[in-house]
Amino acid sequence: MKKKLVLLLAAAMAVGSLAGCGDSGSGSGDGGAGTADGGTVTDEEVDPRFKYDEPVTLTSYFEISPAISADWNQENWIEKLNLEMPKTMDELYDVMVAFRDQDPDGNGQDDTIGMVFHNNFLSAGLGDAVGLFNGFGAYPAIWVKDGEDKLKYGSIMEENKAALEYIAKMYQEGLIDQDFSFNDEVKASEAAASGRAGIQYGLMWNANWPLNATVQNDPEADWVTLPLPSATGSEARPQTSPRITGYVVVNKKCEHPEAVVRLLNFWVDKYAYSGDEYNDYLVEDANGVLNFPLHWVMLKAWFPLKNLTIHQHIVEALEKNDASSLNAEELVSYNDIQKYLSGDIVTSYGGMKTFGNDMSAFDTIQHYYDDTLFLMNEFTTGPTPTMGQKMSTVTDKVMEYYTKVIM
Ligand SMILES: [Ca+2]
Repeated sequence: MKKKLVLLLAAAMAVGSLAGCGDSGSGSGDGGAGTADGGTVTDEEVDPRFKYDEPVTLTSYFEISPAISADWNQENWIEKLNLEMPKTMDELYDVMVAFRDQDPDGNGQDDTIGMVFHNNFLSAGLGDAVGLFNGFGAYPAIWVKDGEDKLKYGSIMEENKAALEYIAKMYQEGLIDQDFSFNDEVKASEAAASGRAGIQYGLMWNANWPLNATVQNDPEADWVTLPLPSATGSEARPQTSPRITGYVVVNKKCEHPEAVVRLLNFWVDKYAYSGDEYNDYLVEDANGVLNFPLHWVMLKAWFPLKNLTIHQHIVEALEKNDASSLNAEELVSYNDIQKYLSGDIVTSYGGMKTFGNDMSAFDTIQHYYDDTLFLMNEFTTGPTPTMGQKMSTVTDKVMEYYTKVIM
């Protein structure tokens, strides 16, 4: 096994050398791959596993891992207070009021708020408000079609007004922290971790952090995701952007530009599509978790729906109680979920709530996918010169103005 690892690592590091183009060879968004000494490898020296008899095909080097907002709610508070899961913005508001007023944590003190919220609330992550704006049909900070074959900037859409009025009311009524404008997302997330807030908008990884901390502090706590509530009651559309993480560029002087493609194909064979050899490349880290050590190599490509597929395969395996068809990466999450199901809730919380089958993050993303709800950013090219000069000023001004309206 060790020999294979060394071979693969060496192959990845030597891509410039393999392609015969030295330091100016290939590069990617993660950093240049041209680490070689400029020498050219002869045909006999090339690892036979990189020799493809069939025609070489180009493997795309981008991943679509959209930042999709979901609405994370503390299910145990909803049950305890006999509330319904909110589907509309009005219902969401009522749940927040109940969380503020009805002592959901049962400590007899007036110490809870409705929702996590911070000062960078148009940046999707955790405790932001992007999904809340989407609930009003507003799509701030991305570009949308204007109906006349042109793009318009989402932050100046009329629909933002209703979202801002809603948040301003939340602020006035103490449903969000009064000092939110001083708090970044890390500071704001303490309200979720400490069990002071029961709702936050956030991305699929939130259960790995900080929502796992809520459960560490209170084993009775439980977070679930919901599709974004909407003002009209019809389904809200979560905004997202395609994430191109890098391009592979090959110098035209390269003698063997196809080596780059071969390395990409090798990655896809071994990782993304998990052939039989996959398990041979895994190593156990300090925490006993099996990892593919070349996860961070510079030449890689992801199957666009990889994470959603992991979720689908895990749900199927859970239903059949049979994990034999799972690949190694899926098995890591599946085993984590089995630990959760046998009572190890705290350490395995993220696995269950991200990929599991009980109102997990990907349950909600599957719903968005099935109903074609993603609202993609229509601006898909590089920034214009004007954007380069002025866009950061525009986004600063938008945040300044929005924050003033809320406060
Ligand atoms: Ca309380």
